[in-house]
Amino acid sequence: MKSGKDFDPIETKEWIESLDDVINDQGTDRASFLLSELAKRLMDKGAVPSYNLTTPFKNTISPENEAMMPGDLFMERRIRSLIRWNALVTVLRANKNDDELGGHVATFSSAAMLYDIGFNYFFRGKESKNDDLIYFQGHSSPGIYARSFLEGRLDEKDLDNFRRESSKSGLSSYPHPWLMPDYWEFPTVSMGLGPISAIYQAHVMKYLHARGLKDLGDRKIWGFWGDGEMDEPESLGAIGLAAREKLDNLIFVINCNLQRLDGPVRGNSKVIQELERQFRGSGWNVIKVVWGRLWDPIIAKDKAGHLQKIMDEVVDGEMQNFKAKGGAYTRENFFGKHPEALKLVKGLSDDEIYKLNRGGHDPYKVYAAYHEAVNHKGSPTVILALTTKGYGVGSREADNTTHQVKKLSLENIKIFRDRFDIPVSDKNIEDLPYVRPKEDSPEIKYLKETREKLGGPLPKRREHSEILKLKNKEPFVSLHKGSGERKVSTTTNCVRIINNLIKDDSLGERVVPIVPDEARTFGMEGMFKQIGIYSSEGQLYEPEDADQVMWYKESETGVMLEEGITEAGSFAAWTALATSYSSHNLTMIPFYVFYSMFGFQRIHDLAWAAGDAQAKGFLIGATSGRTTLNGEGLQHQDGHSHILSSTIPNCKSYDPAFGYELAVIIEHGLKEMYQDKENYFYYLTVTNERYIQPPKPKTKNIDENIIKGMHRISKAKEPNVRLLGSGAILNECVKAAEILNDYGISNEVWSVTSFNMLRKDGMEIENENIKNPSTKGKQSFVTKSFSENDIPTVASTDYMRAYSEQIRPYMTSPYYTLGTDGFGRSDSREKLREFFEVDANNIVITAAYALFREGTLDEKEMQKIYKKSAANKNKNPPWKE
Ligand SMILES: Cc1ncc(C[n+]2csc(CCOP(=O)(O)OP(=O)(O)O)c2C)c(N)n1
Ligand SMILES: [Mg+2]
Repeated sequence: MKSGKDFDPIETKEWIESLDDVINDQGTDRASFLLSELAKRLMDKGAVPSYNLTTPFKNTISPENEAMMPGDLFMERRIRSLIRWNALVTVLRANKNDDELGGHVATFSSAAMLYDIGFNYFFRGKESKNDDLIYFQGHSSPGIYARSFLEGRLDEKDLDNFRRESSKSGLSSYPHPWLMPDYWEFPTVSMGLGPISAIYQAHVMKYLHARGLKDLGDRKIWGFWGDGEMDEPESLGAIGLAAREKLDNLIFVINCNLQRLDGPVRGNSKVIQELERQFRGSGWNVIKVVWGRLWDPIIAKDKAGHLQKIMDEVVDGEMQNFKAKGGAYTRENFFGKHPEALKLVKGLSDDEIYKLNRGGHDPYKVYAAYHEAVNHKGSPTVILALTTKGYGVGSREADNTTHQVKKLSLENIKIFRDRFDIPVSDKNIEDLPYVRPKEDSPEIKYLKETREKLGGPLPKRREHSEILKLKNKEPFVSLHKGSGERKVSTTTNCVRIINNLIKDDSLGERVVPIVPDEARTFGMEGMFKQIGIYSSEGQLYEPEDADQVMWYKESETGVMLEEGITEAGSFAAWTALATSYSSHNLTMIPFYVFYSMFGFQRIHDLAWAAGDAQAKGFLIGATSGRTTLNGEGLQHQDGHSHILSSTIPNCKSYDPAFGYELAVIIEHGLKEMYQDKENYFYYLTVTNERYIQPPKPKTKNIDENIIKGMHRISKAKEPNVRLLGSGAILNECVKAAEILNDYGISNEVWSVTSFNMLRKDGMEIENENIKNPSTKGKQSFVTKSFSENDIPTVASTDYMRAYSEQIRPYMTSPYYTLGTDGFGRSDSREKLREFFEVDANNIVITAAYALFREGTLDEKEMQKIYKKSAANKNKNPPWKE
């Protein structure tokens, strides 16, 4: 029956009646079971049943199965209306003058009910034993502030400071913990980051619980997202993990107002149906909240299914029209599609048709959905709620431009006021007054009592963290000693530190290594067996390598997070752990080790959000350096991650050359982040080049200087030239120094652990000097350190020149930079360093040039050095190749 045509309707009817009998006698579960059995039978015969992941376009929970909302419907409506009003006027007032502050009206107006039912019945606050974590949709912030205003947490002045963030009392445009650290917990406004972050938050929560680090009870993570936002790859990219890991602590509420910024999300089809398929296909519990209760009696009369057919077929573009163009239009163009459907609304006026409410605006329907979601076990739940964008804003409701509405005509403001019964007179309305009932009014009492019962107001962020102190230095001792005769990479050094820290009594259990399927590349496979890989299922199979020493051990109490090939997911897991000090009052020390090229470049926006969220932890960019990772080519060889990391204000990044530097930096980081409670996170690059790791020199202030960004590793009495190097390229500087010595050119070599830190110091000092012009002024660390000898300086790194160029303003003598500008390519390290002109020969050439320009070296001597160093004046610069 390929055409889908029913050539034997009588037989079809008999089958349907049989099914009806089963449903009536034994219920839907039994009927569903029988159908699956029939489908199996069909599949045995080689056919693929047209089994559908999509249910009809109606509510998943039928009216008779709805849990009853216990609260005071009318009281809650009054409160919600005031929240709506105050949210609206917050935005309108911010845009009354020419400051162009922006804001959004239409989003919250469509989502108000979705939040309200959560606040009134479900979201548990910080004083509750099992407090929930709520991800608020970024541009619904005015509504969240408006609730806080009614609760007395914010006052009129605060609301008037909406989007005026440069003053300390400003309310941030969107959820930004950096700007409102005691209020917002999760930055969400960059679309897609919220959903993936919430999924990994739920995953990490289960992990912490499984390891027995914290009893996380039945705490839930609620994520509120837009339907347009679901187009971001990050939004749906991790939903498979959520189901696979059975994250029943996770609830997504997708506000399906059918519109995004420019127009409809799916004008030609149905976004709710599409999302239903995607989530159900991934194993989620899907609850559709499509129609409000005013539809119930109409749908109940639709015995022949004509109305349902219209509902199933109508596309979202049309659905938008029904709200934008009113009741008469809807009667004609929706119900009018079938005479039987039209009959169903015969007794209703046009206005009544227009007011037939959508599920996401009906408190009873939303309550029933949430009730089912919080009680569901075994998989995450998504609630797909149909709403109207710009709900209540008069003629701008559901219009294509409603997203950007921040000013409303007086007429529309009045319509809004009347629709929600706001007590503001015509005389006052143009002032756009905030409205807050008296403190002892029934509304404020109800509002406060409701939240008190649920553990206090939200959003609220815990700012204070538990202190973790490393009690002994053992984890670092071997690194300080160097590697003797053995050649070792800094990656191996780093993995050793992580391993040592895990074994440490004082904080070892808090250390979490995270990898995105790259552990073997970094030599971390020893950890598989030692500490186990976390899996909520444990290990249901005997691993292929069970007879090996380092077998692939998955365990329910595994420590390591092996997240598979998802840098975004791994980073989101890192962020959840790096902010666990706040969200769970449990300080964790995550080390996320990744291919440095697939770090910031790939997930920069998540890293930016982690900065906003005040994450604390270590990011380890392994296999770094454009010439040090040699055989991989253009897409792998990283020569710019330090430029990218430097853009995040609270990220401290280092490119250490030696194991002892790494040890000093990590020890310092641990102290700074977890003991001194400073809000930084660390990015360290390590490489896979093996060389002898020297012991830590006993020079003065060495630890302090490593942290500040550089220390001198060799000096001369009266040096002619200074060489700076970082990471593995420092070794080229050391080689160049020897060659220069052979020419009688005395020199000193500095290991620059971080040009980024040196620049920050320079900027800070300069800023201070400009602000205090009459004082003598201070010198930056760079200027001060080099002031002894005013000699030319050559800096060489495995990063593009912009990295070492950063300190030029603080140099008082000629400064030359060598770096790996250009696309990487595969070859031997030697060849690549020659190609990028960062090898010892090119350092020598540049030093000779500098000294010649300065007059220290005569032309003949310079030419001799050029010749011996094989200088090639016909070679193109590498970035042009
Ligand atoms: C990554 C990213 N791209 C673009 C934007 C700009 N933007 C803000 S809201 C919005 C439309 C959102 O539509 P939807 O997700 O449906 O939310 P609604 O307002 O309809 O609830 C866009 C494009 C953004 N915030 N983040
Ligand atoms: Mg939308």
